[in-house]
Amino acid sequence: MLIKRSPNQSAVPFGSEITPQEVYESRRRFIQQMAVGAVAGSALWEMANRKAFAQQTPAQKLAGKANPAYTILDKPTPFKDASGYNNFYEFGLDKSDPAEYAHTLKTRPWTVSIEGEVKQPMTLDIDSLLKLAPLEERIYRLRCVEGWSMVIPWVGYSLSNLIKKVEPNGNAKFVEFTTLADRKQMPGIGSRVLDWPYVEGLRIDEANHPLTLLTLGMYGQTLPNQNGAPVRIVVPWKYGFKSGKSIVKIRFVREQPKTAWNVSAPSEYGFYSNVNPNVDHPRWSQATERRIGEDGFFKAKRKTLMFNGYNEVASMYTGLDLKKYY
Ligand SMILES: Nc1nc2c(c(=O)[nH]1)N[C@H]1C(S)=C(S)[C@@H](COP(=O)(O)O)O[C@H]1N2
Ligand SMILES: [Mo]
Repeated sequence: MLIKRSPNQSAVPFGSEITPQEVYESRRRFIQQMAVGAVAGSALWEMANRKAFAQQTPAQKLAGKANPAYTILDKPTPFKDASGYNNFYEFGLDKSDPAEYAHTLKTRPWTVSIEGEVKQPMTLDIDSLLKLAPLEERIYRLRCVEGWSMVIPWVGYSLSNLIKKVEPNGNAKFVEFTTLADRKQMPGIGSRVLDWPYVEGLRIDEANHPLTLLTLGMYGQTLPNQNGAPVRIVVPWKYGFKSGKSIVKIRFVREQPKTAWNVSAPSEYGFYSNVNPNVDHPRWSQATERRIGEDGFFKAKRKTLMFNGYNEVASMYTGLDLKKYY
């Protein structure tokens, strides 16, 4: 199996079917790219040297009131797996890289600018976001397009609370989320694996769906940096890459946003990316998944559920061909 690459891009992507050899090679390419990139020298050197005693930003308690309406009964993934096995390419391609390197992310002060087709554009800092609506704890399944899933108790509130506050106008048909891209804090930005910054998007009705969570914490604490501190989105019925980490800008727009993974590999990652066991990724099946921290590699995989089990979103897609709009 080949990793797809175009002349301009080296999409070293998600790959449950990537062989160890390919992982090794893509990692080597990534490191080479980092070395030639402007990040280079110091950041890389720092990373290599700090590896042994990487420090996490100390977490602070962040409680949310349990919301049973949005809590699944699956056993939560152990914290050490949820915070140790991550995709956050700004910090490297290996699943262990974000936990090792994301301590360089400075999460305070932090502001999110909300702009575009809204009557009340505004810039909010983390303290304002923490106070904007009552914090809830919701236990969600999150499934990565690579074929693994986790069950995480998130702390946050429906994004719709924020949307209401900025008053979108009639032109606001989509919402675009832009995440931080700062070479000084993020060693992976030197690589060309994606066209930074990482951008994701939702249709306005998807963004307003009560399940879409503006997320500030997990496991009763502020988010670990590797999970997208200080603020991220979690969209549980879509593949994990739709849930952008470390968001700095939320823009309301007329046209469907150009999203990072769709730009990088349009035949593999669409705009919708609803979890769908009936639509295979071009290079692997999406019918089953492995639950991180629970199932061993040799245990039977779980069946992937349509919309990741969140059937209440189905009505947003009636009449939409989900094979075409993957
Ligand atoms: N900014 C940014 N957000 C991101 C990613 C990334 O590389 N950069 N990876 C995505 C992918 S592929 C997944 S599966 C989820 C993983 O979230 P978690 O590590 O908190 O489980 O984050 C998503 N958000
Ligand atoms: Mo993912």
